[in-house]
Amino acid sequence: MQNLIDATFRRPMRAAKLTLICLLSCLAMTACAEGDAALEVTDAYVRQPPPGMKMTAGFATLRNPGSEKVVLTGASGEGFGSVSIHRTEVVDGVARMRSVSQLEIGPGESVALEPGGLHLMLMGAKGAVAAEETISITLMLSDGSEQVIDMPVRAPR
Ligand SMILES: [Cu+2]
Repeated sequence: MQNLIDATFRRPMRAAKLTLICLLSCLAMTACAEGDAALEVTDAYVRQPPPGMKMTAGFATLRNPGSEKVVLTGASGEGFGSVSIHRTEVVDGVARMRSVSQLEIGPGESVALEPGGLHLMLMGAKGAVAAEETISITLMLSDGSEQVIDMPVRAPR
């Protein structure tokens, strides 16, 4: 009988406790915000520029796991004067980079930022962009939210 009473009373208590712990850890950590992130980011990296070069490019695959489209409207990075969205296009056999004002990613869709195509253009590096470093880039979305992504620096292969 005592066991039954214990079981009956403890279970809801435990559930309440777990909810509280979860809530507190969500408030305390950014892990919760990451879980709610608009974009899933994989294969993110920044190409290590040659010594003295103040600009480079960042690449990643951005996936929208949500049910609404996500529109990337810009980006910024602490160690850089500016970060913008670019697309490399070959016109008359010459590769040119064009600025892209916004990038739409539909529900369930992925967009690859990759060499020779879309990329984040990082300009005005305030210091050396060394391999093994990780650069934090803030993505700005059209709903006014921001998402910070970590991009490790990789030497060109
Ligand atoms: Cu570019």
